[in-house]
Amino acid sequence: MSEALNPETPEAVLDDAADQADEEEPIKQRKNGLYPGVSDELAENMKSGWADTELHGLEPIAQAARTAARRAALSARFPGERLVVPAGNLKTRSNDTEYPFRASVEYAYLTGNLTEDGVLVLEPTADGHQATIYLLPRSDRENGEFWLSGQGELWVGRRHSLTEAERLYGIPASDVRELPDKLREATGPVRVVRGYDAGIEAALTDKVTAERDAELRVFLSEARLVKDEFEVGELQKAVDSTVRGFEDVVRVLDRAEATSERYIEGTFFLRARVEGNDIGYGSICAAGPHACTLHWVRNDGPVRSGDLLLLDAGVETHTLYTADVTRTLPVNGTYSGIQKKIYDAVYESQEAGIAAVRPGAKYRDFHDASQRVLAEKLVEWGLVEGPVERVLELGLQRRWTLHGTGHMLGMDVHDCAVARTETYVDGTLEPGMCLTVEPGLYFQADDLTVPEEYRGIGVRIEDDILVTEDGNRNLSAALPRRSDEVEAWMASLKG
Ligand SMILES: [Mn+2]
Repeated sequence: MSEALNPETPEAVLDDAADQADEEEPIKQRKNGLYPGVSDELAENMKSGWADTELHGLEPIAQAARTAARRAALSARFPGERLVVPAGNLKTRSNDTEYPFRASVEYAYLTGNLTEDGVLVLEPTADGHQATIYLLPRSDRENGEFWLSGQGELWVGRRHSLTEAERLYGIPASDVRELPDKLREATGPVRVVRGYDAGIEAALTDKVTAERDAELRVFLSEARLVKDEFEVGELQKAVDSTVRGFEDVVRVLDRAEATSERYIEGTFFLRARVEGNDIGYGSICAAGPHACTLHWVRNDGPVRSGDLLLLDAGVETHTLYTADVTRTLPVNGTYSGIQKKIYDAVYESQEAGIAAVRPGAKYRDFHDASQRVLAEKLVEWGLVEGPVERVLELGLQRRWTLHGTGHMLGMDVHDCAVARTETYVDGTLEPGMCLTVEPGLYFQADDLTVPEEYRGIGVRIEDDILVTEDGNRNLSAALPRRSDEVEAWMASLKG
């Protein structure tokens, strides 16, 4: 990144100016002399000579009709109340660098917009709500903010004008800088989605309660349990890119062996950034015994021939839908005897889990089906004393199965996380729900209760399953799962 104008950053220049100027005074009324190092001549020069770049004839985004329907459902649930849904702000990484911005899922779901500092407000009307999207408008050239403010377009790039935003998102747009005052002055019941925008929350602090705000958040989490056709399409796109990312990794396993797990992480990330927005979560690139560490994201270990590679990764689309796929691959292309025995058990468990995904089934059914197979294997192998019913009742298999068998998938990898127990974990599957089925077996390297040959082996197989009208569809079926098919697939890619 480039250095700021001499010698101070634009933020520092404006801060100095703000210190010296009346806080209420707009920037354009400040005298140029207030900006240290900027001559009157330069300030005057920078005001003009810029082309009009307003974009005309923009078409609405592909999901505009969907977001309108989602806002209508929200409106119907909270009649007569003002609803405030912020996108969130940039987060500081260190000093003056920020993490890449990711809009809140609630805001993105309701608007399709992904801009930092944006806020959706639904104002109650006689027959529902009027939505307004509050955004930072284009930079003013007259008052110098274009090049002297850190949020100026010269620094961060062109923004959409409010008129352009209205066209794209199908929602009237307004200047977000005026929103805190509007909210402070507003009367009547208000709810805000908390945790994203401290400034907006501060403006509402004496108007909202945690309990009522939580109800808004729960509604928006549960609204996302069933995906519409657009969302299913985006999930399929995410999965398709992820499949290509897994192929990329297999092709470079020799280079990973020469370096580390980081080569795998970087390879998958390249695919995610080129075809999508990002990775949907930190890629788990776990070779050898690292596979037994469920959230292994350091990815700094060696990749050795003869070991397994557990790769759990997902591409996130430009609309923020993510895949979540895991394959456990033999680094040298062939499973050893004990690796295959454990792998095939997990595969059988996953098959039982996927078969239990259908409309009308309980959400817990696929978990129970998968766990039963794993418990049967562990008893059969003599690792835990049967009968299987006793193992399941006491949960003894969990020493090696460790985690739940799946979760909802969407704009969050663990989607719908604040949905109520009765609608999610204790709920019933419906067409349009999308979930992962991901059983695993993990034998820690220091687990003295299993024979030595098991130790350090971790296997997980994870696919993204859509509940359909008559059963389910495996969105990630393009990636082989059965051990012999995995070996053949790897051999074909390594050519
Ligand atoms: Mn998962």
